[in-house]
Amino acid sequence: MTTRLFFIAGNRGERFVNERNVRHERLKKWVTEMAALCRPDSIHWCDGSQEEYERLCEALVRHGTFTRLNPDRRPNCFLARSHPSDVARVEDRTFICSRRSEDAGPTNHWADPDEMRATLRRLFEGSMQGRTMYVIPFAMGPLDSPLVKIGVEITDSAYVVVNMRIMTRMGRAVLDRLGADGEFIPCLHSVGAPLQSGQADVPWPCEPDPAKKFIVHFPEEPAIWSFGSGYGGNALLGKKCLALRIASVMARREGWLAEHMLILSLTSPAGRTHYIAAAFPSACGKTNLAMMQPTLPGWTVRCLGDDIAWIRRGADGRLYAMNPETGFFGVAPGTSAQSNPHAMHTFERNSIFTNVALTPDDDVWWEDMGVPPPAHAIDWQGQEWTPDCGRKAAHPNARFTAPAAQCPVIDPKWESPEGVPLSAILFGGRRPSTVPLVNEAFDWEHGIFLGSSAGSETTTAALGKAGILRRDPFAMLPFCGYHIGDYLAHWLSFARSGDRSKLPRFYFVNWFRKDDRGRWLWPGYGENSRVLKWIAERVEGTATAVDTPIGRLPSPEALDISDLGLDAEDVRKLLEVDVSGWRREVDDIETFYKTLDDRLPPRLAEELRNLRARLG
Ligand code: SAT
Ligand code: MN
Repeated sequence: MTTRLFFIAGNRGERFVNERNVRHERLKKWVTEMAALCRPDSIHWCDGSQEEYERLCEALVRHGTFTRLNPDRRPNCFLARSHPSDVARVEDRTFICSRRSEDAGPTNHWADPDEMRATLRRLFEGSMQGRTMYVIPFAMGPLDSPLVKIGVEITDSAYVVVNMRIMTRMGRAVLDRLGADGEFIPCLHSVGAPLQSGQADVPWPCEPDPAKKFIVHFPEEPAIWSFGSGYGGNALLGKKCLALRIASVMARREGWLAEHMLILSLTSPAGRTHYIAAAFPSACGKTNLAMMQPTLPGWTVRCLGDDIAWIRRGADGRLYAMNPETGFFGVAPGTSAQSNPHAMHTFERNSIFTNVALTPDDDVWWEDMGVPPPAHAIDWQGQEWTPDCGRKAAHPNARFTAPAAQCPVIDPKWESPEGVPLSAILFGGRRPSTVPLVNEAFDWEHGIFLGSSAGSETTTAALGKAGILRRDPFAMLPFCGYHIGDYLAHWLSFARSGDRSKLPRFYFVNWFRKDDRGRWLWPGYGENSRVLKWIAERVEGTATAVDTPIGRLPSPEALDISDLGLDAEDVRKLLEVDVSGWRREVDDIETFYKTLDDRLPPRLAEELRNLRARLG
């Protein structure tokens, strides 16, 4: 195996990364060990260059994984169709293998690390036969950031490599930064579909048996092992696995925060800018909010990130947020010129689409794209589709992978190594009833209480049923790599040291309020800028609020909505405190808190008691 292994970069000199010019002995040793375990036909060290990206995309086209889209309409864009069994993150196959089960907590699946390692070794044994093993050195965060973390993903999927090139900083520069002995997080990934000699490959190889898929985190090592899926967060290991689950554990130890939050800047007509982070569960419009086009004249929103924020305290006592990614992996269906015009421009070129429909002129289409459906198309499963065929053309969790730098409203500071100072942190979710349009926390602890009790109706981003309320504290339920009670205590700890007045304020927003007949009460999208404006003015001390049992709500006059033509009764409902609904809410939060046992921070139990008392 050994000499054949390195033929790709063989004798082409120092410009190419190969086993011989990698100086990091520990990294080389790990790669050699993993190659001995997985037995690939060859090894390719990724240099992250444009040439390499193009070569891999062309190979994916030849292989049938990619279809090149119309170069006039969508230059350098590709469509991939996954196997129908491999369309989303698999939370029930996601494991946190800490030494002690209680450290994973009630919101994670725990497995014994030694047993899991043995299981994984059996699965990975020979799993890359007939395939190339790619070695992807990648950085989460700008290389010169104090928060940067380096990972090396080994994968047998070229689709993963090209997606990682959009989503992370990867290749030669990362290896240089690692030097001879820098720290890196090993991330091993296989689609779990070895090829016997002579066996024909399929466009989207994966392990179809859900019980044989494993997304595994060893937080104490740290290390990530992922087997069987080639899709999204299961396979692009820098994202949810490293930048959230593993990073959250490191962040707790090192005194910072790894969060499932977008980052945006909001600039007023007077030119004052506030940076805001916001946590919403998957597919709740986070990408739309991150790139929102305000309808309010003179107000500007710019995007720094749509999914993940790494937050640390700066020397001035403020919290600074940094986006560790370089791309967007967004839900395509529902993305339109109305819901997210800036995303529509972001993926006009150099982007990858997965599980959307292919139009007769080799462009993409999906449900609620805001353009009429084509008379016929090829659907996400590769079948003929017509508007009246009764099937969806795109999978509801179909995705675009697009470079952040192409976003027309990308913020000039989006790659700032220090990050940007936060004025406010928002929580939200899909709450058709009870929860008002916007609610300001009384203080830091009350804000953490609001975040801890956040909940949403489930969507299809995760493999689950839609329309069921699940508590999703800080939108971190599937992403917190340790006990969620300890996580909440970690957030609370930020007010115990340092100057509280420097901390951002917390808000709970709900764009998804409906009336009894199921009609939306709030127009959403760009009109959400009206809520952001109130938040900015609250931070600056110029907008009024009313103290209520649940928090501080805008008085109807304080919200700039008079030209919206909303029904007065609808506005009243949007800003009311539904006391009986909130009493049920308190009971439900209490039920959730009970699952945290003795790791529920006493301060949050007290917040819950206080809320109950205020409701009377
Ligand atoms: O597939 S991802 O985990 O990257 C996206 C999501 O489900 O939020
Ligand atoms: Mn997400």
